Amino acid sequence: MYAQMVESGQAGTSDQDKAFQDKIDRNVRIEPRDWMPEGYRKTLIRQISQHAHSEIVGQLPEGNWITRAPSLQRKAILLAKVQDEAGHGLYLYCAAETLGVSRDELTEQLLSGKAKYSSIFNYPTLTWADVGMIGWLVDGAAIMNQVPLQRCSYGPYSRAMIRVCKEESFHQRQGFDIVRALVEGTEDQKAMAQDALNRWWWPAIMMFGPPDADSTHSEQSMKWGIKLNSNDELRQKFVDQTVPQAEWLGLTLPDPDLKWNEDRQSYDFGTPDWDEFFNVIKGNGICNRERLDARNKAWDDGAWFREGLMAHAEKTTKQNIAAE
Ligand code: FAQ
Repeated sequence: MYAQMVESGQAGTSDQDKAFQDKIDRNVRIEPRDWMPEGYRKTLIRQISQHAHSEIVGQLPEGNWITRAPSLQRKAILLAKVQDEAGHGLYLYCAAETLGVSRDELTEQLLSGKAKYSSIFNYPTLTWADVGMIGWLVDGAAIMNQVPLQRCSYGPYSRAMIRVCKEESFHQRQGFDIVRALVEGTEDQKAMAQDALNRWWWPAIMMFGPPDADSTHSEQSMKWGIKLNSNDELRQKFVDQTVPQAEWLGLTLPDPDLKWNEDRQSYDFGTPDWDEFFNVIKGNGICNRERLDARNKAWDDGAWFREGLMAHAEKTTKQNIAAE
Protein backbone atom coordinates (compact mmCIF):
# COMPACT_ATOMS: atom_id res chain seq x y z
CA MET A 1 0.00 0.00 0.00
CA TYR A 2 2.73 2.43 1.06
CA ALA A 3 4.79 1.50 -2.02
CA GLN A 4 1.77 2.30 -4.23
CA MET A 5 1.33 5.64 -2.53
CA VAL A 6 5.01 6.46 -3.08
CA GLU A 7 4.71 5.46 -6.73
CA SER A 8 1.62 7.63 -7.24
CA GLY A 9 3.26 10.59 -5.48
CA GLN A 10 0.81 10.47 -2.53
CA ALA A 11 3.55 9.63 -0.05
CA GLY A 12 7.24 10.32 -0.15
CA THR A 13 10.12 7.93 0.21
CA SER A 14 11.90 8.55 3.47
CA ASP A 15 14.65 10.33 1.47
CA GLN A 16 12.07 12.68 -0.10
CA ASP A 17 10.49 13.38 3.26
CA LYS A 18 13.87 14.06 4.80
CA ALA A 19 14.97 16.37 1.96
CA PHE A 20 11.64 18.20 2.22
CA GLN A 21 11.95 18.72 5.97
CA ASP A 22 15.52 19.82 5.48
CA LYS A 23 14.35 22.52 3.02
CA ILE A 24 11.78 23.73 5.53
CA ASP A 25 14.39 23.82 8.29
CA ARG A 26 16.69 25.88 6.05
CA ASN A 27 13.83 28.33 5.40
CA VAL A 28 13.68 27.53 1.69
CA ARG A 29 10.20 28.34 0.35
CA ILE A 30 8.20 25.50 -1.17
CA GLU A 31 6.76 26.37 -4.59
CA PRO A 32 3.79 24.74 -6.39
CA ARG A 33 5.85 22.48 -8.65
CA ASP A 34 8.14 21.23 -5.88
CA TRP A 35 7.60 17.80 -4.42
CA MET A 36 5.66 17.96 -1.16
CA PRO A 37 4.19 15.36 1.19
CA GLU A 38 0.47 14.77 0.63
CA GLY A 39 -0.27 15.80 4.23
CA TYR A 40 1.48 19.15 3.68
CA ARG A 41 -0.58 19.80 0.55
CA LYS A 42 -3.83 18.83 2.28
CA THR A 43 -3.10 20.91 5.37
CA LEU A 44 -2.37 23.93 3.21
CA ILE A 45 -5.52 23.48 1.15
CA ARG A 46 -7.53 23.23 4.37
CA GLN A 47 -5.97 26.28 6.02
CA ILE A 48 -5.77 28.52 2.94
CA SER A 49 -9.32 27.71 1.81
CA GLN A 50 -10.73 28.24 5.32
CA HIS A 51 -8.88 31.52 5.36
CA ALA A 52 -10.35 32.46 1.94
CA HIS A 53 -13.86 31.49 3.06
CA SER A 54 -13.40 33.64 6.19
CA GLU A 55 -12.57 36.67 4.07
CA ILE A 56 -15.62 36.09 1.86
CA VAL A 57 -18.08 35.39 4.68
CA GLY A 58 -16.35 38.15 6.67
CA GLN A 59 -17.84 40.72 4.30
CA LEU A 60 -21.33 40.02 5.59
CA PRO A 61 -21.30 41.42 9.17
CA GLU A 62 -19.87 44.77 8.02
CA GLY A 63 -21.74 44.78 4.71
CA ASN A 64 -24.84 44.93 6.89
CA TRP A 65 -23.85 48.51 7.82
CA ILE A 66 -22.81 49.99 4.45
CA THR A 67 -26.22 51.54 3.84
CA ARG A 68 -26.42 52.82 7.42
CA ALA A 69 -22.90 54.23 8.00
CA PRO A 70 -23.26 57.55 9.86
CA SER A 71 -21.62 59.79 7.21
CA LEU A 72 -20.66 59.74 3.54
CA GLN A 73 -16.99 59.47 4.50
CA ARG A 74 -17.55 56.49 6.82
CA LYS A 75 -19.66 54.84 4.10
CA ALA A 76 -16.92 55.27 1.47
CA ILE A 77 -14.27 53.88 3.83
CA LEU A 78 -16.41 50.91 4.85
CA LEU A 79 -17.26 50.12 1.24
CA ALA A 80 -13.56 50.11 0.34
CA LYS A 81 -12.73 47.92 3.34
CA VAL A 82 -15.38 45.33 2.51
CA GLN A 83 -14.15 45.26 -1.10
CA ASP A 84 -10.62 44.64 0.20
CA GLU A 85 -11.90 41.56 2.07
CA ALA A 86 -13.37 40.21 -1.18
CA GLY A 87 -9.97 40.78 -2.84
CA HIS A 88 -8.22 38.86 -0.02
CA GLY A 89 -10.60 35.96 -0.55
CA LEU A 90 -9.77 35.90 -4.25
CA TYR A 91 -5.96 35.95 -3.74
CA LEU A 92 -6.33 33.15 -1.25
CA TYR A 93 -8.48 31.00 -3.53
CA CYS A 94 -5.78 31.47 -6.20
CA ALA A 95 -3.08 30.44 -3.72
CA ALA A 96 -5.12 27.31 -2.86
CA GLU A 97 -5.58 26.51 -6.57
CA THR A 98 -1.79 26.26 -6.99
CA LEU A 99 -2.08 23.11 -4.84
CA GLY A 100 -4.26 21.34 -7.40
CA VAL A 101 -7.75 22.02 -6.09
CA SER A 102 -10.33 23.95 -8.11
CA ARG A 103 -12.13 27.08 -7.05
CA ASP A 104 -15.44 25.32 -7.80
CA GLU A 105 -14.60 22.50 -5.36
CA LEU A 106 -13.72 25.01 -2.66
CA THR A 107 -16.88 27.03 -3.26
CA GLU A 108 -18.96 23.87 -3.06
CA GLN A 109 -17.35 23.00 0.29
CA LEU A 110 -18.27 26.41 1.67
CA LEU A 111 -21.82 26.46 0.33
CA SER A 112 -22.61 22.95 1.56
CA GLY A 113 -21.38 23.82 5.06
CA LYS A 114 -18.58 21.21 4.84
CA ALA A 115 -15.74 23.73 5.07
CA LYS A 116 -15.10 25.89 8.09
CA TYR A 117 -14.63 29.66 8.16
CA SER A 118 -13.65 31.82 11.10
CA SER A 119 -15.91 31.50 14.13
CA ILE A 120 -15.94 35.28 14.57
CA PHE A 121 -18.19 35.90 11.58
CA ASN A 122 -21.08 34.05 13.19
CA TYR A 123 -21.78 36.92 15.57
CA PRO A 124 -24.23 39.70 14.67
CA THR A 125 -23.43 43.39 14.13
CA LEU A 126 -26.17 45.06 16.14
CA THR A 127 -24.94 48.68 16.19
CA TRP A 128 -22.49 50.95 14.36
CA ALA A 129 -20.04 50.39 17.23
CA ASP A 130 -19.81 46.73 16.18
CA VAL A 131 -18.29 47.87 12.88
CA GLY A 132 -15.62 49.67 14.91
CA MET A 133 -15.02 46.53 16.98
CA ILE A 134 -14.60 44.38 13.88
CA GLY A 135 -11.92 46.72 12.54
CA TRP A 136 -10.13 47.27 15.83
CA LEU A 137 -10.34 43.76 17.34
CA VAL A 138 -11.08 41.34 14.50
CA ASP A 139 -8.68 42.89 11.99
CA GLY A 140 -6.25 43.40 14.89
CA ALA A 141 -6.40 39.67 15.69
CA ALA A 142 -6.20 38.79 11.99
CA ILE A 143 -2.98 40.83 11.62
CA MET A 144 -1.44 39.25 14.71
CA ASN A 145 -2.05 35.85 13.12
CA GLN A 146 -1.13 36.80 9.54
CA VAL A 147 2.06 38.82 9.95
CA PRO A 148 4.01 35.63 10.81
CA LEU A 149 2.29 33.86 7.88
CA GLN A 150 4.20 36.20 5.55
CA ARG A 151 7.17 33.98 6.42
CA CYS A 152 5.37 30.64 6.18
CA SER A 153 6.95 27.86 4.13
CA TYR A 154 4.58 27.88 1.13
CA GLY A 155 5.58 30.58 -1.39
CA PRO A 156 2.17 31.57 -2.84
CA TYR A 157 0.55 31.78 0.61
CA SER A 158 3.40 33.76 2.15
CA ARG A 159 3.41 36.25 -0.75
CA ALA A 160 -0.38 36.70 -0.66
CA MET A 161 -0.07 37.54 3.04
CA ILE A 162 2.21 40.53 2.36
CA ARG A 163 -0.44 42.55 0.58
CA VAL A 164 -3.23 41.27 2.77
CA CYS A 165 -1.39 42.42 5.92
CA LYS A 166 -0.83 45.92 4.51
CA GLU A 167 -4.55 46.26 3.88
CA GLU A 168 -5.54 44.70 7.22
CA SER A 169 -3.43 47.26 8.97
CA PHE A 170 -5.45 50.08 7.38
CA HIS A 171 -8.61 48.20 8.38
CA GLN A 172 -7.50 47.96 11.99
CA ARG A 173 -6.83 51.70 12.13
CA GLN A 174 -10.19 52.60 10.59
CA GLY A 175 -11.90 50.42 13.22
CA PHE A 176 -9.92 52.03 16.01
CA ASP A 177 -10.88 55.44 14.64
CA ILE A 178 -14.59 54.57 14.67
CA VAL A 179 -14.30 53.52 18.32
CA ARG A 180 -12.25 56.64 19.15
CA ALA A 181 -14.94 58.89 17.66
CA LEU A 182 -17.60 57.11 19.73
CA VAL A 183 -15.74 57.32 23.05
CA GLU A 184 -15.10 61.02 22.41
CA GLY A 185 -18.83 61.53 21.68
CA THR A 186 -21.88 61.62 23.94
CA GLU A 187 -22.39 59.35 26.97
CA ASP A 188 -24.76 57.23 24.87
CA GLN A 189 -22.14 56.81 22.15
CA LYS A 190 -19.51 55.78 24.69
CA ALA A 191 -21.97 53.30 26.22
CA MET A 192 -22.63 51.91 22.75
CA ALA A 193 -18.88 51.33 22.26
CA GLN A 194 -18.60 49.64 25.68
CA ASP A 195 -21.56 47.39 24.93
CA ALA A 196 -20.03 46.34 21.60
CA LEU A 197 -16.67 45.67 23.26
CA ASN A 198 -18.40 43.49 25.86
CA ARG A 199 -19.89 41.39 23.09
CA TRP A 200 -16.83 41.17 20.76
CA TRP A 201 -13.92 40.73 23.19
CA TRP A 202 -14.28 37.01 23.89
CA PRO A 203 -15.16 35.99 20.33
CA ALA A 204 -12.02 37.89 19.18
CA ILE A 205 -9.90 36.02 21.74
CA MET A 206 -11.33 32.73 20.43
CA MET A 207 -10.44 33.58 16.82
CA PHE A 208 -6.91 32.29 17.47
CA GLY A 209 -8.30 28.76 17.70
CA PRO A 210 -8.53 26.24 20.53
CA PRO A 211 -5.95 26.16 23.34
CA ASP A 212 -2.67 24.55 22.27
CA ALA A 213 -3.49 21.37 24.18
CA ASP A 214 -6.63 20.90 22.03
CA SER A 215 -5.17 22.13 18.73
CA THR A 216 -5.09 19.05 16.51
CA HIS A 217 -2.98 20.52 13.71
CA SER A 218 -0.53 22.86 15.43
CA GLU A 219 2.34 20.49 16.10
CA GLN A 220 2.63 19.18 12.53
CA SER A 221 1.83 22.57 10.97
CA MET A 222 4.60 24.21 12.98
CA LYS A 223 7.05 21.46 12.00
CA TRP A 224 6.21 22.16 8.36
CA GLY A 225 6.47 25.92 8.78
CA ILE A 226 2.80 26.40 7.84
CA LYS A 227 2.23 27.95 11.26
CA LEU A 228 5.05 29.85 12.91
CA ASN A 229 3.43 30.39 16.31
CA SER A 230 1.02 28.42 18.41
CA ASN A 231 -2.58 29.56 18.96
CA ASP A 232 -1.90 30.47 22.61
CA GLU A 233 1.26 32.45 21.79
CA LEU A 234 -0.61 34.65 19.32
CA ARG A 235 -3.60 35.02 21.65
CA GLN A 236 -1.28 36.27 24.41
CA LYS A 237 0.41 38.76 22.05
CA PHE A 238 -2.99 40.06 20.99
CA VAL A 239 -4.08 40.59 24.61
CA ASP A 240 -0.81 42.34 25.46
CA GLN A 241 -1.18 44.64 22.46
CA THR A 242 -4.86 45.42 22.94
CA VAL A 243 -5.15 46.09 26.68
CA PRO A 244 -3.23 49.42 26.53
CA GLN A 245 -5.35 50.47 23.54
CA ALA A 246 -8.55 49.81 25.50
CA GLU A 247 -7.12 51.80 28.42
CA TRP A 248 -6.28 54.70 26.09
CA LEU A 249 -9.86 54.63 24.80
CA GLY A 250 -11.22 54.61 28.38
CA LEU A 251 -13.05 51.30 27.81
CA THR A 252 -13.16 48.31 30.16
CA LEU A 253 -12.37 44.83 28.91
CA PRO A 254 -15.02 42.34 30.12
CA ASP A 255 -12.58 40.08 31.97
CA PRO A 256 -12.33 40.22 35.77
CA ASP A 257 -9.20 38.02 35.66
CA LEU A 258 -7.26 40.41 33.42
CA LYS A 259 -4.15 41.49 35.34
CA TRP A 260 -0.59 42.57 34.53
CA ASN A 261 1.89 39.85 35.50
CA GLU A 262 5.18 41.50 36.40
CA ASP A 263 7.15 38.22 36.29
CA ARG A 264 5.96 37.27 32.82
CA GLN A 265 5.85 40.90 31.59
CA SER A 266 2.48 39.97 30.09
CA TYR A 267 -1.20 40.07 31.00
CA ASP A 268 -2.88 37.14 32.72
CA PHE A 269 -6.40 36.72 31.45
CA GLY A 270 -9.50 34.56 31.98
CA THR A 271 -10.55 31.42 30.15
CA PRO A 272 -12.80 31.87 27.12
CA ASP A 273 -15.99 29.84 26.94
CA TRP A 274 -14.60 27.01 24.84
CA ASP A 275 -17.97 25.23 24.75
CA GLU A 276 -19.34 28.28 22.94
CA PHE A 277 -16.40 28.20 20.51
CA PHE A 278 -16.83 24.51 19.62
CA ASN A 279 -20.56 25.01 19.30
CA VAL A 280 -20.02 27.88 16.84
CA ILE A 281 -17.54 25.97 14.70
CA LYS A 282 -19.97 23.02 14.58
CA GLY A 283 -22.45 25.37 12.85
CA ASN A 284 -24.61 26.30 15.82
CA GLY A 285 -23.62 29.93 16.39
CA ILE A 286 -26.06 32.84 16.31
CA CYS A 287 -25.57 33.63 12.61
CA ASN A 288 -24.16 30.42 11.04
CA ARG A 289 -27.35 29.63 9.16
CA GLU A 290 -27.90 33.24 8.04
CA ARG A 291 -24.31 33.48 6.74
CA LEU A 292 -24.54 30.27 4.70
CA ASP A 293 -27.96 31.22 3.36
CA ALA A 294 -26.57 34.60 2.25
CA ARG A 295 -23.61 32.97 0.46
CA ASN A 296 -25.88 30.39 -1.21
CA LYS A 297 -28.28 33.12 -2.35
CA ALA A 298 -25.40 35.19 -3.77
CA TRP A 299 -24.16 32.10 -5.65
CA ASP A 300 -27.61 31.30 -7.06
CA ASP A 301 -28.35 34.93 -7.95
CA GLY A 302 -25.01 35.12 -9.81
CA ALA A 303 -25.70 32.06 -12.01
CA TRP A 304 -26.89 34.15 -15.00
CA PHE A 305 -23.71 36.23 -14.83
CA ARG A 306 -21.37 33.22 -14.71
CA GLU A 307 -23.28 31.69 -17.66
CA GLY A 308 -22.92 34.98 -19.58
CA LEU A 309 -19.17 35.06 -18.93
CA MET A 310 -18.76 31.45 -20.08
CA ALA A 311 -20.79 32.10 -23.25
CA HIS A 312 -18.67 35.19 -23.97
CA ALA A 313 -15.42 33.26 -23.37
CA GLU A 314 -16.52 30.45 -25.71
CA LYS A 315 -17.54 32.94 -28.41
CA THR A 316 -14.24 34.84 -28.24
CA THR A 317 -12.24 31.60 -28.30
CA LYS A 318 -14.10 30.47 -31.44
CA GLN A 319 -13.55 33.87 -33.07
CA ASN A 320 -9.83 33.75 -32.22
CA ILE A 321 -9.47 30.25 -33.64
CA ALA A 322 -11.32 31.28 -36.83
CA ALA A 323 -9.03 34.33 -37.22
CA GLU A 324 -5.81 32.23 -36.95
N1 FAQ B 1 -12.88 29.42 13.53
O1 FAQ B 1 -5.76 22.50 15.16
P1 FAQ B 1 -6.32 23.87 15.14
C1 FAQ B 1 -10.03 37.77 8.97
C2 FAQ B 1 -10.76 24.78 13.71
S1 FAQ B 1 -9.39 36.30 8.47
C3 FAQ B 1 -13.31 28.27 12.96
O2 FAQ B 1 -5.73 24.86 16.05
P2 FAQ B 1 -5.28 25.22 12.81
C4 FAQ B 1 -9.99 38.92 8.03
C5 FAQ B 1 -9.66 24.30 12.76
O3 FAQ B 1 -9.97 24.63 11.42
C6 FAQ B 1 -9.74 35.18 9.80
N2 FAQ B 1 -12.63 27.12 13.07
O4 FAQ B 1 -6.39 24.43 13.63
C7 FAQ B 1 -11.18 39.74 8.16
C8 FAQ B 1 -9.66 22.82 13.06
O5 FAQ B 1 -10.77 22.19 12.43
P3 FAQ B 1 -10.60 21.23 11.12
C9 FAQ B 1 -9.32 33.81 9.46
C10 FAQ B 1 -11.47 27.14 13.76
O6 FAQ B 1 -5.77 25.32 11.42
C11 FAQ B 1 -11.30 40.68 9.17
C12 FAQ B 1 -9.95 22.77 14.54
O7 FAQ B 1 -10.61 23.98 14.86
N3 FAQ B 1 -7.89 33.71 9.52
O8 FAQ B 1 -10.48 37.81 10.05
C13 FAQ B 1 -10.98 28.31 14.37
O9 FAQ B 1 -3.93 24.65 13.03
C14 FAQ B 1 -12.45 41.47 9.27
C15 FAQ B 1 -8.69 22.59 15.39
O10 FAQ B 1 -7.91 23.80 15.43
C16 FAQ B 1 -7.25 32.60 9.11
O11 FAQ B 1 -7.87 31.68 8.63
C17 FAQ B 1 -11.74 29.49 14.23
N4 FAQ B 1 -11.38 30.62 14.80
O12 FAQ B 1 -5.27 26.68 13.49
C18 FAQ B 1 -12.22 39.62 7.22
C19 FAQ B 1 -5.76 32.63 9.23
N5 FAQ B 1 -9.81 28.01 15.00
O13 FAQ B 1 -10.10 22.08 9.98
C20 FAQ B 1 -13.36 40.42 7.33
C21 FAQ B 1 -5.10 31.35 8.79
C22 FAQ B 1 -9.60 26.70 14.79
O14 FAQ B 1 -9.62 20.16 11.49
C23 FAQ B 1 -13.46 41.34 8.36
N6 FAQ B 1 -5.44 30.25 9.62
N7 FAQ B 1 -10.59 26.17 14.07
O15 FAQ B 1 -11.99 20.70 10.85
C24 FAQ B 1 -4.76 29.90 10.75
O16 FAQ B 1 -3.81 30.53 11.15
C25 FAQ B 1 -5.19 28.64 11.45
O17 FAQ B 1 -6.01 27.87 10.58
C26 FAQ B 1 -5.95 28.91 12.80
C27 FAQ B 1 -6.38 27.53 13.37
C28 FAQ B 1 -5.01 29.56 13.80
C29 FAQ B 1 -7.19 29.76 12.58
